[in-house]
Amino acid sequence: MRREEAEARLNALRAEIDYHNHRYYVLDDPVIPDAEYDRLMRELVDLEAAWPDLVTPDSPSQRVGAQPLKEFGEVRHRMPMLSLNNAFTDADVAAFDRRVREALGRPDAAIEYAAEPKFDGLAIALHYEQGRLVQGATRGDGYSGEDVTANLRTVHSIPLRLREADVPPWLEVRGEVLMLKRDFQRLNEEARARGGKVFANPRNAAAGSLRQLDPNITAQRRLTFFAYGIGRVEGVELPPTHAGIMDWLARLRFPVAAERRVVNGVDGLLAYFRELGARRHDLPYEIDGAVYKVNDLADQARLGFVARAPRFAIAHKYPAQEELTVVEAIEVNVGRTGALTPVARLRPVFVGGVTVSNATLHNQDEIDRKDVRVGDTVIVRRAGDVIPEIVGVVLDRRPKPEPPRFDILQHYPVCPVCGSRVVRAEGEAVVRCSGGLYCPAQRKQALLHFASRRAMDVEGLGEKLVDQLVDLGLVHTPADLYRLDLPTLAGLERMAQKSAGNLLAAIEKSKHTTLARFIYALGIPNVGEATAGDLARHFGSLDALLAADVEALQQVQDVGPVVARSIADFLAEPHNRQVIGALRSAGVHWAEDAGQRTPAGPLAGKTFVLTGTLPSLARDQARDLIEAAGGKVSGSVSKKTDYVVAGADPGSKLDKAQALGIPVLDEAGLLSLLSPPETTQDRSV
Ligand code: D41
Repeated sequence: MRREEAEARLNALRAEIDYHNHRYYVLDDPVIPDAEYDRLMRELVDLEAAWPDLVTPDSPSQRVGAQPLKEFGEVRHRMPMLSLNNAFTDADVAAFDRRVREALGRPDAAIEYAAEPKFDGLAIALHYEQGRLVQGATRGDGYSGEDVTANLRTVHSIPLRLREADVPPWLEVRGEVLMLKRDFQRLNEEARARGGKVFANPRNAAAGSLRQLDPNITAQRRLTFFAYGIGRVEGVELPPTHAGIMDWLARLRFPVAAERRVVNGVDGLLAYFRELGARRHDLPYEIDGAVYKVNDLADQARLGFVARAPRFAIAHKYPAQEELTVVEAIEVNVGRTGALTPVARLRPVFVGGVTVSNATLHNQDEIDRKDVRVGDTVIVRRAGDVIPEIVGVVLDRRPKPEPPRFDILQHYPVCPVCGSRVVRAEGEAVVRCSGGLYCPAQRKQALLHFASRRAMDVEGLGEKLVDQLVDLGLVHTPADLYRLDLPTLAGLERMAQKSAGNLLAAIEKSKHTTLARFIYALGIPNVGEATAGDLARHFGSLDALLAADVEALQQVQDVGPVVARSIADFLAEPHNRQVIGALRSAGVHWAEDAGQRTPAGPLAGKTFVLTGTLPSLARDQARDLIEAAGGKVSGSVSKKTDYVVAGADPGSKLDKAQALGIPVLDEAGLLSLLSPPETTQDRSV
């Protein structure tokens, strides 16, 4: 290949990869499979290896691999990064709005505001010269911060170069770096399995990751970015409003909050705050409030600043999600893998909207690290729908004389459920009951997990029933569930003929599932829902997974050595192979062999794409309903899509559906497809 040809191909590849990167990491709406993206990336890397002098710092291949630093350089912000004043009550917001109206000399007007989520991350500034990312800095004290350019380059949602023909010669974009809830959970799960550092919340995890001197560590942490405004800009005419600037940034491929909105007056602000609050826990990232900004930039300039905060903006914070309480006891639960999980029994306390009386302590390392002792006063945090956590101990309030350190093995030398020895394996953070499936607690938990909604979804198989089934020796493994019959079930306590029939039907229905759910249902240690999905996608069939060794398992995205080993160990266990075989013989099946069975249900064979926010169904719920009715949900619109279901603020998927002439439904439309009007069916008896 001639040099000019290589250069042209490199340019084309970089543009194409940038485009797909934006579809994947910013719009969450990829248009090509991962394997195709990997192929493009490989071609780029190979070509750059052959032409090393054609490598540019803004090439998508250059996100990782930079050398570790000794320390961060200092960056002085040419325009200070201001802070935000806080509002905690409706009255605070009303007072802010009144000050704005009065200062603008329009006491009776309804001011137009741009309202957006307040991301709970770290503020940073990104500098683009001629459209190339040249520097990224933390906010620091607002006047100078740290040069974290190499780390920010690893964040896939941050563009390394801008695509528009008319990019400004100079552009400073400001926003927040954060870690998505799911990436945070995964990071901590991995850390716990390894006995590594566990972070208290996504914000700390993001801060710890951004301040790594080795960018290769940051690269493994999956940070993300959302722009909230601009700093110094030269050489372009800016839109006249904040909302216009955010739209412009979105066109330049910066991630901006989909939840941003323009509202009028204080009523508009408060309604926005309530709506955002209701959806807060379903958002993929943590927010700690909303930010309101006077939308008109000329008005913003007129309002100016007081001290270090603008008069045109305010942060409206949700109430604290942390409270103080006392640890009354530390007990253990025996989980489905035999792990003894210490649980702090707390003096009940109202936090984050619910009364909390238990908090998990995860394992001995966590107890040691936080040094939680019985009698301690602790800070309890409940973020979203996650399990309440103890953030730390208030040492000043530790009782005198000091209670002893808590050691699980010392308190529980044997399993409190089955009396088997409790052991801590070398290098493992958890202590386990050695009873295996002899231990009823483990068997019960394994069954409950197997039947749970996001696993095999056996409706009606709750704790009380599992207790009976295990205690009476009727069920030893999940496969035994499929051998239960009506007389047996009807003979159980609190089981009428009708509910026994319903349960049997639910067990029958669960036989039709997906490979991802099946893998998740097996309860392999360290394999949560996300990893199960990755495994299903990667291997495509159960037999391929069963044939994989540790090395092959590590090829799966996000599967590291710890998880790979855990899967391999599980699958190597003859007992587990037996259960898997028995489940298949019992008729459990999924799309892999759909060729032989036509999926049942009113939506059988139909493919749906969801976009935007539906009025009452969460995304998960909509997906579950469609799948339960035999339909399929896909991430991107194509000619094969049968319906697009669109809610509020739909994304580009809606445009694409309209372009392809694919029918678009709202929530009501979807629901009516799910339950078509009753028709009389001919039944020959
Ligand atoms: O989401 C945020 N955390 C956020 C922070 C936001 N949506 N908007 C912000 N706007 C500003 C001004 C109005 C001063 C430009 C901010 C911040 N500042 C901010 N973040 C950290 C300190 C200040």
